[in-house]
Amino acid sequence: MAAALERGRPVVALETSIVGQGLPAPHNLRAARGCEIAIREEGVTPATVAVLDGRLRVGLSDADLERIASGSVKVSSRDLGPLIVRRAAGATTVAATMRVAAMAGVRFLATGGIGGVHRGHPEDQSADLEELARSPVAVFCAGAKIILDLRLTLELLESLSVPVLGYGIDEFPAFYSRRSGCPVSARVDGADECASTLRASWDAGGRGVVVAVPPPADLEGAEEMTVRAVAEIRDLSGPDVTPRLLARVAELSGGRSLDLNVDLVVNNARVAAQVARAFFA
Ligand code: PSU
Ligand code: MN
Repeated sequence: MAAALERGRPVVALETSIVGQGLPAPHNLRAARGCEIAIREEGVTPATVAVLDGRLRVGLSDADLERIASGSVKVSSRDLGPLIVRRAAGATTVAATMRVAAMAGVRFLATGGIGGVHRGHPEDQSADLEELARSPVAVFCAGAKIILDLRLTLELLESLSVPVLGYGIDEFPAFYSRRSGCPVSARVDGADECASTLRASWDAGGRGVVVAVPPPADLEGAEEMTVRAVAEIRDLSGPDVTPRLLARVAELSGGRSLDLNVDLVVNNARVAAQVARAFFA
């Protein structure tokens, strides 16, 4: 990983909260390994991020990955300090992964969906949003996780001056669906235009950028299942909300949401690698 960066070669960072908390076994490792393979197939170096024994790690071995998958705490940006001092381990969210990637000089990150403003709980706003305003990293995602209020999430990204680029689309995708009815701030077509737009945004003083990639398929009934899960889990708050809601949608969809979740994360990783390659070409 360090060698690739030194030689000015493209690197794509991957978060691990999706491995530790977001997806159940065996889908979590399937997603993590699938992302690394997809990135390598594009000739790009993957760098999976986590905290192990209190060290910020950029690039994990398969044994490290299994450690994260077999049970780990969820680590956002604010948790990094305490974890380092306790020499503990943890799985990094998009926010924490962006922070660590930026420190390492990595500008591309792939995930399933970013965090955002929760439905019915507008006071619960993911630290992913604030981190996007701070760290100069492009986050490739299928929009925000379906369990969120997309309209409020996009409003907040606008306030934070974070560009939301639609990758070959005019609408922000809704994670398990290609359409949400909410417009992106700009559309880019193809890896070259995306790479040029990222470079221009950074040259113009911008920091984090959301690159919204449509998911490879639509999950039928996704919205109804989400509404039901949100209603059932209404009283929850804090970092457990996201994993609980995703688990409930998985149950309601008979596991179909899990397969699509894995597919869309791997798809985002591949697109991130293609754009990273175009950026360094
Ligand atoms: N995308 C997924 N599943 C996940 C996540 C993203 O498909 O579990 C994780 C990401 O790590 C994201 C985090 O940063 O959920 C957001 O959690 P919160 O809403 O608590 O900020
Ligand atoms: Mn939250």
